[in-house]
Amino acid sequence: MVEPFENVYELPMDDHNAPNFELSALIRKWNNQLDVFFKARRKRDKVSVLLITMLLICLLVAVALIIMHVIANVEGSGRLKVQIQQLTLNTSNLERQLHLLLGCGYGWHKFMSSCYDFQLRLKKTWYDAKIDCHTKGGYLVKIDNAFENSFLKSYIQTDKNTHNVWIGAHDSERESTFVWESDNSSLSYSDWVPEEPNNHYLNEDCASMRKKHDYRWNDVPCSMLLSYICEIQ
Ligand SMILES: [Ca+2]
Ligand SMILES: [Ca+2]
Ligand SMILES: [Ca+2]
Repeated sequence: MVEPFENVYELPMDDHNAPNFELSALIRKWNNQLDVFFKARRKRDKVSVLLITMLLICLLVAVALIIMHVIANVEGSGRLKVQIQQLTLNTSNLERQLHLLLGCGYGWHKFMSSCYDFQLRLKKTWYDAKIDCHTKGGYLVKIDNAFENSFLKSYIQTDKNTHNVWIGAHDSERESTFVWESDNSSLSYSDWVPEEPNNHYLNEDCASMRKKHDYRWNDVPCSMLLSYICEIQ
């Protein structure tokens, strides 16, 4: 920055080495003008710094507000998710109560004390089939005994287009320990194909009824798309 040069001012001399008062007055005038100019510039610089500081503060406040808004939204969506899950659960329970009060609904089939929904045209992964059954107030079929197994087989065999069908047994939590997804209970009855369950390629955790073996049971990869049976009791 160029500073005014009043402090280094020396009286100018003319060609005869005499003080040049005219030039001196002119320099003094310039010097005063420069002084005014630099004072104004310093003032302007201070205002600029103040404005930039205020702008930065506004920016920081805006960013903080945006972050708070995002956090509030995330918390809000979390609460909404819990409420939706609760609502779905209540709906499923209501549906289940209706089935118990009115008997099996349209499209459901009664056997003993249970209602069955045979989804033989739809194909889903084991997990998606389970979700569908839960949404309807039930669970993927839990086969408790030979009578229930025979009923299911005989119904499935009436549909020639049906291939393999999911049931609710799985060993995805502990290998070779099959449980029913409905209540996490172990299998009190089973109808495995001989040599099954074999956990083929170490990748078979979900049980199905296999058409090729007269709908006896086989473990297969849970990601396969199969028909399925829901049960409500
Ligand atoms: Ca059952
Ligand atoms: Ca397995
Ligand atoms: Ca298998």
